Amino acid sequence: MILKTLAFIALLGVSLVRACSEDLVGNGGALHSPNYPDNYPNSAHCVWTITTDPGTRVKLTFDTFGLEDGGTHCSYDSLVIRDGNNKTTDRLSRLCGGTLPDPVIASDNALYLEFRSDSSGVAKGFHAQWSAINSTGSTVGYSQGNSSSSSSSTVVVVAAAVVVVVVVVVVVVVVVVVVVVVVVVVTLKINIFYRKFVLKP
Ligand SMILES: [Ca+2]
Repeated sequence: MILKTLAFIALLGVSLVRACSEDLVGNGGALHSPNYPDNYPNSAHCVWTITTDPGTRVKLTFDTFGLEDGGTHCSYDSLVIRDGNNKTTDRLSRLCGGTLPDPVIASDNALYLEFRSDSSGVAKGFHAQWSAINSTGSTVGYSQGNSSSSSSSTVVVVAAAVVVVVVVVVVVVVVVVVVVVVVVVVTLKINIFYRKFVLKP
């Protein structure tokens, strides 16, 4: 029981650490595939939303790019980029293979990126810079950078800590209950033994 609980905690911790989705807010920063510059893992699913200042447009420029090549439909691993802040917005591109993509520019101040890998075949992944540009195409100065990204990490750490505390409390309660039951049973047995063999002549 305790070993199973500990294994559960370990698995939960690993899955929380591997979470790779981020909300990126500000006028510049970088993002990359999980484990970059090492190969991304199988069965990964990451979503990034990028939001720059109102009135600007998001520009995404890739430094490196390499996903398992799944043909024109990117049937194996893919990075889908959408023109907005959610998965229902227009798709700008669906990327895979080893060709460095051209910069992607949103029509407004938000981009939505969704990376998926299938169950086999991995590659290096990608690394990209995002920035805010104005109506003339010039880069707008940095504002908050990756502030929201670091707060996402903090949320993950706090969530993991809360889960661990809750599980520990449950384990302690179960152990206390078991000990109480054992003590009651042993006491009853001793009582019966005493009445049967000691009190009777
Ligand atoms: Ca793959």
